[in-house]
Amino acid sequence: MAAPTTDDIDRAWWKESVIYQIYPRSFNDTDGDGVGDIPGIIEKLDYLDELGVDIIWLNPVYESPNADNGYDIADYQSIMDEFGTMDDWERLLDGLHDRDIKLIMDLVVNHTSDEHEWFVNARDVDSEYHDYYIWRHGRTDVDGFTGHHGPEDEAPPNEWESFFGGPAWAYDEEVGKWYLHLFDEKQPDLNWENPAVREEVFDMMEWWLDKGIDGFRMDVINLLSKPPEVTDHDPPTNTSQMWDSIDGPRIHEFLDEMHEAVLDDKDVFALGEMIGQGMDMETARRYVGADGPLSTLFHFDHVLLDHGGVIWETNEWTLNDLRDVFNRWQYGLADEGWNSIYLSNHDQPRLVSRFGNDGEYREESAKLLATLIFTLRGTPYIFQGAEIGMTNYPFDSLEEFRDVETVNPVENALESGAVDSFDDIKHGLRQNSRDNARTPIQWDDSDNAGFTDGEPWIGVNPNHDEINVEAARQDEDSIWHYYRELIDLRSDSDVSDVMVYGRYDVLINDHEEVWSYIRTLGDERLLITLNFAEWESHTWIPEEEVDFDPQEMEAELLLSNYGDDERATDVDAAAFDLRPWEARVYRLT
Ligand code: ISL
Repeated sequence: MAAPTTDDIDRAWWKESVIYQIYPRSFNDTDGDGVGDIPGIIEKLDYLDELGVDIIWLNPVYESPNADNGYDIADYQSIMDEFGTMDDWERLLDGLHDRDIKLIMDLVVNHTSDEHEWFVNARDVDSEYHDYYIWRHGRTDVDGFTGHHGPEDEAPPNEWESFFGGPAWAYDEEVGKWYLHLFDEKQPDLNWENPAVREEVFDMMEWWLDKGIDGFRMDVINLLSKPPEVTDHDPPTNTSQMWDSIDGPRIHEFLDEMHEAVLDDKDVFALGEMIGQGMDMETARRYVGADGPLSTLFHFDHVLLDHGGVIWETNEWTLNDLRDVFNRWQYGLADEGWNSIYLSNHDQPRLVSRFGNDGEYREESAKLLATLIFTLRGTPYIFQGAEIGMTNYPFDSLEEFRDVETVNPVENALESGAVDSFDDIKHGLRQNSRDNARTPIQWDDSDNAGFTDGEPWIGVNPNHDEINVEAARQDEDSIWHYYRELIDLRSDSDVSDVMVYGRYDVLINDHEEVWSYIRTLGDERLLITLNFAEWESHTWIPEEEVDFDPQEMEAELLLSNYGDDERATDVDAAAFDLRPWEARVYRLT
């Protein structure tokens, strides 16, 4: 295929933007309750502006009992007391917009909190709200069922397991039926088959857009449509796993309806979190392609590579596995649709600990991973703290964990005897728990890392004495400054267009240590080459893989995580050696 030119570019502000994700609970606490808050974000607006980010994705700040840290919403149109007031939120929005930074809010509409008034009212079977949720009778025909959930040892309506462990159904004594919860028991799934539910959600979305937000990040948005065995039968006729709810039968209809009702007539950004693995590209383009309802999506293919069956089990992965995942998405959405490039968020371990080396090569590998995020084709995401190379936390006891996705399964396994002791699974939990991402931002080397004057809701990483924003900003060779250089290169340089819109072509697709690729737009070519090994690695540009003669090319170094020494600048573009965890970006001319 001929290289795209600037004439081919389908420009959009959210394609050219850098997105910074704020998990408010752990960002900055101003009232000393040990929990981050919205005034704390306002205090750091100049920090975000100096970092150079364009969009803030704000995790949920709505009223919630915090069974799942705000992803169990009790009132979509009010602010959680711990985070502040709606006036605080208005000030935050104004402060961001004053700095030309946009705000997208988290839209969590697969489920509500069980303390939402809709669910409270739904427990009256005669209420109009009863069918806002998915109620089903249990089964008594299950051989050998020994757990007690309902009357006469009734079993749940089917065998679906929650993402957080245990049955995906909870029995409600008042109603005398079970309700579906794909996540925690305190997160009942909404019944999207009910047009009244859809209308309530669309009205709420309009309400937030009318307040001036710039879009939404849509939580597990591909789970909304449950399979007919559940929606059309009571009790459900299917006993398969709840994965059938992923990309369910009416999901495109529901999202098209949302797009038409709320999004179509506005220049807003819609990021869909697509839980699951191995989504085919036709489905992906149906979500984010030219006629799709969404702008872009988060897939999970790379963050499930190391997932074992349970939260404490980890699978080994190779660079080839990682590269294969991204190749599939880079090529799959090359001509239609748009990728989001992330390596961490509030649900994932810290990227330098998971994909890099958080020991001897922490700085080099953190910069290399940042280079990957910023030079693949797609919108790059910085999860709070990644810009200073924050690492996983040294959890030592179950009591140190806070996350329902960690605590529930571990408590169940210890109670059932499936696991003998916490120490047997501590290593896996340290690697995989979402709590790794949720430790407070390390602003400085003071007590609690400058996050709070109170008792932090979760442990502050002891390494904050060395790894903190204040130290990073004073060190021109820090990860923080390297992120700044990447942001400038992508947002405000003469190679910005090729970095954002250039075609992606992988090189040496089976190299065990080095991942290299070319980005092409018109006559502009960038070579990005990343050594994922802790030793020196040789690499080259295979003549047969490119439409130019590597021997004829000059390689102008634009960025390297080892600086611009002779080894990085004086190279023959055709072949060269990379140092451990070395990343380089060249302009080929
Ligand atoms: O699949 C996971 C990690 O690889 C889970 O941690 C997570 O449940 C999944 O990513 C879906 O996440 C979203 O929905 C959940 C909420 O707990 C997560 O924080 C949110 O990002 C339920 O709302």
